Amino acid sequence: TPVDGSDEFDDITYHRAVDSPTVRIAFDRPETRNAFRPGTVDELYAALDHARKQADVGCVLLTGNGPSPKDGGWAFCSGGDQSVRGESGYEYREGDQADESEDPLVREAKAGRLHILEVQRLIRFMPKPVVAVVPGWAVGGGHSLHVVCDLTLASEEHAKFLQTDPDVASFDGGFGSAYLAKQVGQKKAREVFFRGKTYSAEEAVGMGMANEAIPHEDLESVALEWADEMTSKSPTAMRMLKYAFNMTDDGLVGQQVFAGEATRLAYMTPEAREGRDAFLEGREQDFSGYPWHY
Ligand code: 1HA
Repeated sequence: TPVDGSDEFDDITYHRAVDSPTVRIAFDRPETRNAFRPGTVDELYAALDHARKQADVGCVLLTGNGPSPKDGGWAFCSGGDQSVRGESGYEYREGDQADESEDPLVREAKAGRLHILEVQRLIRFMPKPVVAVVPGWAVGGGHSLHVVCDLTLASEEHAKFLQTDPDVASFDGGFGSAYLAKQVGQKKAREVFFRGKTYSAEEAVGMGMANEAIPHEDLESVALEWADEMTSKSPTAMRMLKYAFNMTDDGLVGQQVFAGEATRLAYMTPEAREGRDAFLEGREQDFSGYPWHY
């Protein structure tokens, strides 16, 4: 039975299955192929951050609701909503989740938003797998979102992968391109951006940027099965693995995130307790009972 937490949101839906450690977050603007405007990104960030903080949530499925009531088309996400693109980024507009601050400086600072990149970092650094479940178009900034997710499952019939960034004079020079190249190789990644060709689910799997093509009607149930498998495993091992996979590409931040988890594990040992207790008791620390492991 899904628990629907969508009441708080306009542009996304949030579901949590009862007795299940999996959360489903979906873009809910199917009439725009699930394009994101600034308010969509605010909601997505809040929902992902909520899932991140739940101790009993082990996996997030990120998807797009559909089909479009206009023409029946399916989409994961078509990237930034071009109708609210201003001079320096995407803008809050009257009628959507407008910035209500009266302070002109705050209003100016929030005028051009590119904060989907903050969502990418949240997906990248949250200590649990995030699966892109792609029922249709994954385009532009929507394509980059699937790239940054840990896994991608795609509808055999309807998923379409396309990079339009340079067509609309935009460029994701971070995970969307450079990390894609780690997945599919330099030549293919450059082809994706430089040609702007549409790839099917099968092609995306062949290139190594999607894990599996799944019959459309089974897509969500298979995604839940994958989530069940992953959430049955050791949370600590899964977290360490995700950060280990990230580390080689994330520089000192990657090392910091991985090392933070190593510190947490070290703090759990009697050896660490001796260090703390000696300080608190005002005596010399005595580590003589702890071996120099080899
Ligand atoms: O690159 C970045 C960033 C980089 C760095 C930092 C931040 C970034 C933030 C964002 C982005 C980007 O996302 S740039 C790339 C923006 N996205 C696009 O260029 C995709 C534009 N859309 C399309 O190419 C096509 O619509 C489509 C391949 C997704 C679907 O084509 P299809 O099936 O032929 O449907 P279509 O008729 O084109 O679209 C259905 C409806 O959805 C249309 O509205 P309608 O005429 O029914 O009123 C269409 O205008 C609307 N729509 C689709 N995509 C968008 C959109 N409306 C606004 N924004 C969209 N992105």
